[in-house]
Amino acid sequence: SVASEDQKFCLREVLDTFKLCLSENKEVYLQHYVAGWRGLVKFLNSLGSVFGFISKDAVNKIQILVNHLNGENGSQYVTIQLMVKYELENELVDLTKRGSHPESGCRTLLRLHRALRWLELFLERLRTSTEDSKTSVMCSEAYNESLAPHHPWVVRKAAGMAFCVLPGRPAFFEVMNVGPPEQVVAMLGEALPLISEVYQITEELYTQHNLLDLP
Ligand code: 1PX
Repeated sequence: SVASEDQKFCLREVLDTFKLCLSENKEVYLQHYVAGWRGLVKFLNSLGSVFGFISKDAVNKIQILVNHLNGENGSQYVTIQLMVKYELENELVDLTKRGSHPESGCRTLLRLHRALRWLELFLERLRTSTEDSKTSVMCSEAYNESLAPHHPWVVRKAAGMAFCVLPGRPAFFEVMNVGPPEQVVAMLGEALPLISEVYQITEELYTQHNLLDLP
């Protein structure tokens, strides 16, 4: 029906929001970064309730960042470069152990930043996959190279179980709602450099300020 057509999720639109993330001088707008994640979570939810524990954590982190953006000092959160500067100068970040700032923008964004690396690796595998490639394998390989080292055993175990019920490549491409496989591959080829650039810029910023291991 026309109504269900309207609500259909399209991954291209989501990945396009990452285009809006970068300012002219390569700063990352938090608002669009968060919007990109919102769209990805919607996609994740459309895959079924097994992924609920993952989307719940993502939503929680998105909400923390939105609260900063809408808060009294929202103007200090327009870009992640500003956020880092503001939170560090005002000692709003727990640097070595969890303390009085468990919801700092810096530590919260770091979790999504690591997940963005997962996304980059997973999408690159999808892009170069063949008809008989397994999404579960691509997903867990990407996970092992990005998020897994930062997760406790029980989370890794639960994630591994969730990956096993991922739909196969044809069904997965279908949910992405981009068109035939060739179009999915082309779309990924366009989106990946953008995602990768946002990731790199954030990674350099966090490296400069020694923030890659925030508790
Ligand atoms: C075409 C592909 C698009 C797929 C979009 C899927 C979007 C996935 C969104 C994943 C966001 C995950 C955020 C995880 C943040 C995190 O690392 N949190 C942990 C640490 O937080 P803390 O506050 O305690 O320091 C937290 O412990 C996490 C718990 C939940 C489990 C996280 C498993 C992450 C697996 C990521 C792969 C998603 C698989 C989607 C399959 C398509």
